[in-house]
Amino acid sequence: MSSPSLRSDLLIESAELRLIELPLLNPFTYSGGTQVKRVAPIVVLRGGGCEGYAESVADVLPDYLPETIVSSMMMMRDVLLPAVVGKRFANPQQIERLFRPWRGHQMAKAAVEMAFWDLWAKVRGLPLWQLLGGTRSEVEVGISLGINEIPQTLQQVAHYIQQGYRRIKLKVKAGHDLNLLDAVRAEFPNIHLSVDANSCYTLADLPMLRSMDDYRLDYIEQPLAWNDLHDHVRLQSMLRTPICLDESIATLADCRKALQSGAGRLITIKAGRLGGHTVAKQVHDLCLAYDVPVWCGGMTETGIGRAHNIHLCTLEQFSRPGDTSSSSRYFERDIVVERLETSDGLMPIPTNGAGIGVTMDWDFLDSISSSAETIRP
Ligand code: OSB
Ligand code: MG
Repeated sequence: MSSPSLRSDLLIESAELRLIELPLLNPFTYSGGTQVKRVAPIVVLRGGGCEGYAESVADVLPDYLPETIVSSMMMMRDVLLPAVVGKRFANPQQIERLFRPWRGHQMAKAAVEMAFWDLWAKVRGLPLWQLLGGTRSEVEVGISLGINEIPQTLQQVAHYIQQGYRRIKLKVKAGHDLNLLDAVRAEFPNIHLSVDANSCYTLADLPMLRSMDDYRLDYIEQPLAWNDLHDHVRLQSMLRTPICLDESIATLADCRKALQSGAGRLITIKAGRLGGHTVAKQVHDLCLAYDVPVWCGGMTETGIGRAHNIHLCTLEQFSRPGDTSSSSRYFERDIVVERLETSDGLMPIPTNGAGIGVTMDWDFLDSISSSAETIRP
């Protein structure tokens, strides 16, 4: 039995699309470029007396995957939001199914689909982790350190280990790899350590990549091209260190092919890269079936994307520390009221109300919005 307000179909009455700019406290450099601010499309879906929030993880330049802020905003404004506003959905999977025939644009699709998960959970009065099927009550996290001078990196490693982070991930690039690992391993012989190349190497770098086997890394993240699983298969067969795939996994099919071929031994899950929580869960379940560990990546998200990530991390196969570090290491002020801060390497699950469990700081959001538009039926 359901009362009118609890009817199974939830009407999306309107949507709001914003573009915000939030300065980073420190530039974040990886092999593809340097981020000095987080430019983020923010989606708000309204219906059933509630609001659901999400952000697109796209960045200004297509230096991680092909999507950009511009393409992501256009896709949401012209295609995805008009397709859902004024329509009823019984569950978020219906949104994923509606978007499935349209190719690519996973970051844009994710923002809309994830905002619906939040809205759907709020209308039901349940925390997102519960609807996602989470079972973990503690979310272990590590930290991703951008490229820097080696002495600065050593100080950062000491600082964040002291704060309790469970794994240090070092961004590397050609010429800033083995020297960095020598220095870090000399001072920190026993910490959980990984590197993230963001696709900067090729098989021509095989001798250097083989040398990485000497540093007892938990894994090497995305050493080769974002669209080249084949070369990752070859590389993994020649390395002892596990390869962890990030950019290579944009769809469930990518994950299946990676696991079937042995292109990597771990997968980093980012719902924002996979088109949303529905596919992220499918990737999670496939990795569970293959007994392949997963962990939750990050894209320097604001508190909205961070909250989504933390809820997702409660699923059982997230057995390695994720990248959702304290919001304060990136931002002086966040767009959500609650500060998402780690303690002893654990990130508390935000549960201030249903859904993603955080409150939008609307005044601050207004002050950093460069555009805001409403989409009505
Ligand atoms: O490859 O994981 C990545 C940030 C932007 C783009 C890609 C990546 C990253 C990070 C930062 O490593 C993770 C975070 O702290 O959000
Ligand atoms: Mg990565």
